[in-house]
Amino acid sequence: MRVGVVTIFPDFVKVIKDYGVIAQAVENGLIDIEIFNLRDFTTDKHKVVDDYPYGGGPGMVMKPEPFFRFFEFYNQKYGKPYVLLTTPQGKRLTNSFAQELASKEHILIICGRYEGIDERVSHFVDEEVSIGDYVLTGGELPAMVVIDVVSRFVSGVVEEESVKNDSFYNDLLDHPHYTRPREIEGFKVPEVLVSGNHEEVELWRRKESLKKTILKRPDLFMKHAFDDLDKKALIS
Ligand code: 6GU
Repeated sequence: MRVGVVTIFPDFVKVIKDYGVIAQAVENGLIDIEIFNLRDFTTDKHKVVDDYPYGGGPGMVMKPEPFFRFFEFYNQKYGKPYVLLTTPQGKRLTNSFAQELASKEHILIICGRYEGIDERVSHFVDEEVSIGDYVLTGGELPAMVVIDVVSRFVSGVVEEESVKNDSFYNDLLDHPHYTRPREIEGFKVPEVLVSGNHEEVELWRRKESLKKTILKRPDLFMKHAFDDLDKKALIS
């Protein structure tokens, strides 16, 4: 999968490529992340990317020309991507939205800043995306969040089994995890996990997921579609 990002803070966004699972995915050629500096697509001496809003009012607006110039360059070099704009007005990012995006072979993320971007840039945009109902100072963190969550759905980046067990995958929160030692300062690992009985372990985990989801996220629990494992877990 190819992911492009255009931003006025390329050094900030760049760190998404340098750590953990995503760095590995980049190294293994599963994802190609390329970050572009919008200022490189200005033509004036001071590389200005914003201007006063027509009609007046507070704040600045990102100028359209650098974006138009960027798209001309980008489409010429890489062909037409699926273009996302990060904005608090966008469609809320969820696991299922991320999964849809992971099925695209090429996405480009435009990071908004200031009060907004000149509306005419929207002619290049396929979809607007928000990461939640709060306002950030810019679209760089959201772009990094999009890259992170989408990467996990790109085949080969994390084990498929791991993605399926994650919180939210089937509208359930994850079960608790334990590793060695068996006991620490009187706190023990649940007996069932060391029993070696895989079916019992599976039932216990599902039951814990169900319990945690009812308690912490009743809204999610109401969306969860019950299957045979749930039924068995609930009567176990
Ligand atoms: Cl995508 N951008 C900004 N600036 N703020 C946000 C957001 C995006 N999503 C939530 N808040």
